[in-house]
Amino acid sequence: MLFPIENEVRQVKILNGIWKFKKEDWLDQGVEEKWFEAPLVNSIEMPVPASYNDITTDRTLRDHVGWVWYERDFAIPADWMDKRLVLRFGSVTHHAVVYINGKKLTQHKGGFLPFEAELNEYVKPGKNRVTVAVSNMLDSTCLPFGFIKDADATYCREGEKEQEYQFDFFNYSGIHRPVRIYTTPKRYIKDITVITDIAGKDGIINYDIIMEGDLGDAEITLADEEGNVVAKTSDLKGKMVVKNACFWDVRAAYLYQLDIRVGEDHYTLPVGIRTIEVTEKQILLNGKPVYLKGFGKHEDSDIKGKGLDDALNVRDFELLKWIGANSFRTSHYPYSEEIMQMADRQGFLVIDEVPAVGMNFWPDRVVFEKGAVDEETLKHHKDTLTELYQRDKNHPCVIMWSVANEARTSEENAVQYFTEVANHIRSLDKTRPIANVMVVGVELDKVSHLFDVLCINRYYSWYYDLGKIESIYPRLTTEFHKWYEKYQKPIIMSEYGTDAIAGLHKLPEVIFSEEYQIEYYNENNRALDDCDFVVGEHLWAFADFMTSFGLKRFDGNKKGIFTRQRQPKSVAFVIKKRWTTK
Ligand code: BDP
Repeated sequence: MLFPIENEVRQVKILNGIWKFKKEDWLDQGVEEKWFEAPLVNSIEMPVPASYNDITTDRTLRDHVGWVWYERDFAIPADWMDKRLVLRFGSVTHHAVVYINGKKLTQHKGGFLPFEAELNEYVKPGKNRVTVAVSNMLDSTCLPFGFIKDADATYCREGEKEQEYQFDFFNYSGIHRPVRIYTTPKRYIKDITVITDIAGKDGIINYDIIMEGDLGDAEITLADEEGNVVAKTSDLKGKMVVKNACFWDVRAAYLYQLDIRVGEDHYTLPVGIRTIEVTEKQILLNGKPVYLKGFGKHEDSDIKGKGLDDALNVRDFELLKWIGANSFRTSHYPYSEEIMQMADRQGFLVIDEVPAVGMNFWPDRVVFEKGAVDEETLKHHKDTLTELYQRDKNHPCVIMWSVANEARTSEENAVQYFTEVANHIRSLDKTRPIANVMVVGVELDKVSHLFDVLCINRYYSWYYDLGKIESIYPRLTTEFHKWYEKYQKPIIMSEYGTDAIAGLHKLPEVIFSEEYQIEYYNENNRALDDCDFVVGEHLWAFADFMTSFGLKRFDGNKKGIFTRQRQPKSVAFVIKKRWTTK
């Protein structure tokens, strides 16, 4: 799926700003009362993009389970009517139904990936109205995974629903990423796939350009960063060779521009030439071993929740560079396209994750059996992987796909499930390694043979052996050696951390203090340094973030190396020293 760009034939109109907004008082009220047919009445104002939960002072809106409605007017210039018009949402979390001038245009399930639909049949020149119904309800057919139950009628309204979920981030909802209308010619460039390779000093770009309609002759060029054309062709599918190429490398990005003109259409795609491979003990980028230093992150901030925030994202990348990181994981869902583009431009390596999270820790339920995960979940999981692949396949920053976080892979039925999931992503992408981020122990896990790299989340001296810093080194080295001996695959420590309340200082260290967080990381890192098959460390987490209420959560999760306001805790300086010298 191509990102909308602007040039002399393609235009983009961004519908960000203040929209009308209304919460339903009972489930399906909006559809029953046909709120899409006329302009919304008794609405409030709501910014887009943003989560709606923390914008107002209304607790019932923050905690709402069900549908809310967004609406605004937009104008279509008369001279756009002979072009193809597309309405595109960067993401709506988690379910969206879109109406134009009262008629249903499209719907989408999955809160972290873009979707779009052609507008031509629905709009007129001048003023038009878009209405979007948004639901945050997650059941066992959704990713993230959750359960809906009836709320207790003794203190809730009859029919009210309660959301159960066991993933550790607040279930923010709303129109989270930009809304755009873009134009293309009626016959247009529909898709581009680029796979790069390296032969000695030369770069190879295998490309495939898909058209909608017969567009006629093509003119395809590849320009370097100075704008010099380094390769040229008229074939829609083939191979370009760049002599003495500049390769895209970690923290040394180099992007060529693949410029495609066919018929009336014109599209330009940034291309980084790089390879990625996994051996028994290493990850090789362009044939050279690379050690991942970085974080699991969240799209999360005060007020805006999960809404796209360019200032925040630029700040995050500045902090990543300041601390000496070279990578991150999009825990626990695909991040915005704007973030992926920044990672491409700045040379960060990304483990790209689908929102398969929350499939664990149900004490009273098996997960991979009927009633919980079923065929519908599996279908949605595969569809989500397809959508993610389609969106991100051309990003050089994406070095690995993560198919899930902490699923209960000790269950027998998980084997069949993850075999299908792994086969599916491999059928789409033959070039990138795949991982399943794990919590289950080496004796219990049943699916690791399916993956290329072992990504392991471990919290010794926090969730296990709380307070016993001395347990970390022996436990971690023993366990990691067992994993390596069993699978002979490289290991990434994909999560480790402790909650630390910024400003809480104690000597000797106590849990929740900044000193404990420092001791914890020092011990873990000492263990990682003694395992030569470990190829990366991703701290949990980059910054403090909001979660649902829980007695182990004090105003959210405080495992950040930075605060939620993106200021360093003491441990940040310790990590900076390690990463800038390692
Ligand atoms: C891990 C989860 C992550 C949590 C973290 C924690 O993958 O989402 O936030 O634990 O408890 O198990 O802080």
